[in-house]
Amino acid sequence: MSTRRFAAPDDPALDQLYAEVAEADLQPLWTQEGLMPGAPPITDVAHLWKWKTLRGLAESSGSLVPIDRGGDRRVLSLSNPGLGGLPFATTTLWGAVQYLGPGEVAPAHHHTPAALRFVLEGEGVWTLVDGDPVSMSPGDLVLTPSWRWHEHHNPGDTPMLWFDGLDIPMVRALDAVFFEDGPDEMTNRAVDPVSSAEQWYAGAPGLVPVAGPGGAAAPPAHSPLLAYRWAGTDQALTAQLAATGRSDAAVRFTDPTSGRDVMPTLRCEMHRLLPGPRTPSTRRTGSSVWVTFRGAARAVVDGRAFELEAGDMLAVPSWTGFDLEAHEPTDLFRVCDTPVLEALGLYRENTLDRHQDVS
Ligand code: 1HN
Repeated sequence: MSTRRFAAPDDPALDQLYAEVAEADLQPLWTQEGLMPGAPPITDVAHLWKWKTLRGLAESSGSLVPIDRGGDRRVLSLSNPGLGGLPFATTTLWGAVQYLGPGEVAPAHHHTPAALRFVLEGEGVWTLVDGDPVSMSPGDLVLTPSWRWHEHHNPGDTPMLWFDGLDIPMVRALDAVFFEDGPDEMTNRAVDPVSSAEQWYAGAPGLVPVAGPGGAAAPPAHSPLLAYRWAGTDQALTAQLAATGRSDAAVRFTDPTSGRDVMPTLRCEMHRLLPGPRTPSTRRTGSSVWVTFRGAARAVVDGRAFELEAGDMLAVPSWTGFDLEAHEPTDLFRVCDTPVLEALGLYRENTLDRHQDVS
């Protein structure tokens, strides 16, 4: 915080006051600038990571860097060029590509930051979440909520690559990051085709158990459903396009028991755009990471154009105008911090009168 001496030339008493105030670890508000800017001073920048680069470097890491205790996860984190070298995609979000090679296991651990996976490539991998084996396939969203044990297994002969989204910067800012390694012995079990979480909570749309597996225990702060399958997401988007006749559709992933976001800190959405008009340019508080699942589209962020293709990941900072235009049918996964802004009464959104010119 920059400080400005209140103009008072040759006033030894005032000089003395400022010296004593500083000595007492205090700062006068009247000398501070920038505390209440008219709008948030955004430091992270809109940035695009191309899949070609992400995939190539993840694969090279796969052949050069083993997974073992100590390393635990083969993850390349998106490091926003505006954040001075921090391994964060935006001010509030961690984003990354993770690579799990054939036959590999990423051992058990848990941490208070919440994590999600959006699968981009591969088959046959499963993640054990608090003892529940959850299989993973492209287009699936898999949750590992705060403090849930998790480990990843790839018994197959092809690698799997997925997007990791976590709330690490937020939890870190609150000084609430805790982490523990799990036991060394590996779980080795056949994977049920359907996780226990899905047996309980994905029986049929709109139906939840009268009494869940937790009995009368207080429900968790996160969705008890841990996997959202691509087939369901695709079906919902197709149905929404048919219902509206429009060229864009979007769905939000929710806790089926409450309708709330999947986890307290993170909102997840899937967007489908057909070639058609540019979406309205909107700016909102809080940041997002967009992950292209398929197709080709152009995003414009504060007048800068980014061409998105399958696998590409785009960081969109708070309070930046954002719109999309598809060149072909395009599906985009979005993770954002909106539940936190909403819970704190800080969420703002406005749609700009016109599209920003593209530089
Ligand atoms: C983590 O546990 C995973 O379990 C992925 O796959 C990324 C980034 C930072 C800290 C923990 C995982 C992570 C992570």
